[in-house]
Amino acid sequence: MKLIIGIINNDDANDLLTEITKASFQATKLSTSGGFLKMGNVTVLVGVEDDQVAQVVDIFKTCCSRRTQMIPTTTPFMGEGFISATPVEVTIGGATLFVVDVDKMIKL
Ligand code: 2BA
Repeated sequence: MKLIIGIINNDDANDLLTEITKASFQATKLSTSGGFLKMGNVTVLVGVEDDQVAQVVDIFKTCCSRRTQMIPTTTPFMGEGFISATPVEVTIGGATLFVVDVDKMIKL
C-alpha cells in the first residue's frame, strides 16, 4: 500500500477532492502553509493500493494547474529596517507529490 501526499493550491482543492471521490478513492484534506511563500496551501492524503498510484497521480495532473505568482520582497535600507524591492515571479506547481510506502493501514 502507498500513501500519496499531495501539496496543491487552495483553488484546485475542491475539484481534486471531487474527482478523487468520484473515482472511489478516499482522501483527507489538511490546511497547510508553504515554507517559502508562507501562504496557505492544501495537503491531500490518499491511501491506495500500489497498482492504483498512477490513476490517482493522473487525477492530480488533471485537476492541479501550474501558475505564477508575484511575491513582494524587501531589501535592507541603510542599516535601518527594510524597504520594498522589485517583486519576483515564482512558479508554483501543479502539485508536489510524495508517494511513500505504508506498512499497515488500521481502521478501528
Ligand atoms: P512554498 O514553500 O511556499 O513554495 C512555493 C513556490 O516557491 C515553490 O513552488 C517554488 O516555485 C518556489 N520556491 C520554494 N522554495 C524556494 C527557494 N528556496 N528559492 C526560490 N524559489 C522557491 P513548488 O515547488 O510548486 O512548491 C509548492 C509548495 O509545495 C511549497 O510551497 C511547499 O509547501 C511544498 N513543497 C515543495 N517542495 C517540497 C519539499 N521538498 N518538501 C516539502 N514541501 C514541499
